[in-house]
Amino acid sequence: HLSRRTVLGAAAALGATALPAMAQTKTVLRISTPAVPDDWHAKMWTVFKEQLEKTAPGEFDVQINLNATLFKQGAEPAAMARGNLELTSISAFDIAKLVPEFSIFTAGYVVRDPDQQQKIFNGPIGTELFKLVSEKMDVTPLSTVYLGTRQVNLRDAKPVKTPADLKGVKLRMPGSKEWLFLGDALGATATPLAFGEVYMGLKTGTIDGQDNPLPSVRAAKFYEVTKQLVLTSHLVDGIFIAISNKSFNALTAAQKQKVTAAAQAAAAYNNENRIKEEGQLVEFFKKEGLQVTTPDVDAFRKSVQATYQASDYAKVWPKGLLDRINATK
Ligand code: KDO
Repeated sequence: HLSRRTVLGAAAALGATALPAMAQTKTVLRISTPAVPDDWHAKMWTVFKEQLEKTAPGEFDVQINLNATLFKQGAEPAAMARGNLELTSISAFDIAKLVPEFSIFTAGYVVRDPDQQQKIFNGPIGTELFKLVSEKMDVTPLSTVYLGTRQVNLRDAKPVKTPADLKGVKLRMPGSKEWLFLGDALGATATPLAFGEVYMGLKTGTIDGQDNPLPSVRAAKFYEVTKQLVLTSHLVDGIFIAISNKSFNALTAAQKQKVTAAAQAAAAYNNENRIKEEGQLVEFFKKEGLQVTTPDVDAFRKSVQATYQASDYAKVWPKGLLDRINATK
């Protein structure tokens, strides 16, 4: 059941004499994300909101909740299923819990770059998999957001060349088994922690490091409490702007089109800015005093790919999907 706000009651309460002929209702779209305000996938929601205000004036009440203040990280899909949340960005890891086929996108060194990522999800592979997502999660993905390429970020400056060098390193990962598997596959000891607790964990030393794309390392200020960036480039990460089917189906055809267009504009804004910033940040981190190194990426790739291929995850990847992804150019 959609939350709606009426101005009719307010007008009556004010003792207004001329009431509008019809109650003006706004469709409430609640958004929840762990993103920090200064990150591109937080700012993109303002683009979403402003575009809807232009294309559908007075029709939507877009409520943006950052820093996981409304729902904790990873709890968004369940909140949507219960009808407590209309919109969010879901990760491949969130999806893989309910759509195991999707775990191929949680595996390191599968997607090559942001351009290929857009082609994968805007083409037939995306159409097929998003159909499963809609059926099994009751949400509709509206656009694909490049979260960035994940890099290892450590408290100490001990050189890291191969996965063996991460042995025993307590590498924070978000708290689900799919994420922890990735951290372990890198050679580290994966340790679960919510995004909002990572800064403190690094500062106090309850964790030895974390992995995130460079723009998020900048926006969440992890560089203040770490000494080293190891450019493993282990995951070209994506999140998907998704709306609950119940909310989407309650919209008119014109509104569906406008909400979709706004989600695509938000993703485009994020992707453009994030890609640009990602290319410039190494210099920034060096100026901040961090050691930035490129390890033996081939060694990481081989080891991580072999770990996934030997795992139960690979058993449920649709036949031929990896080849189709690799052939997407
Ligand atoms: C993180 O917790 O490391 C992560 O990068 C995981 C993503 O799926 C996403 O939840 C992101 O955090 C948040 O949006 C914060 O940037």
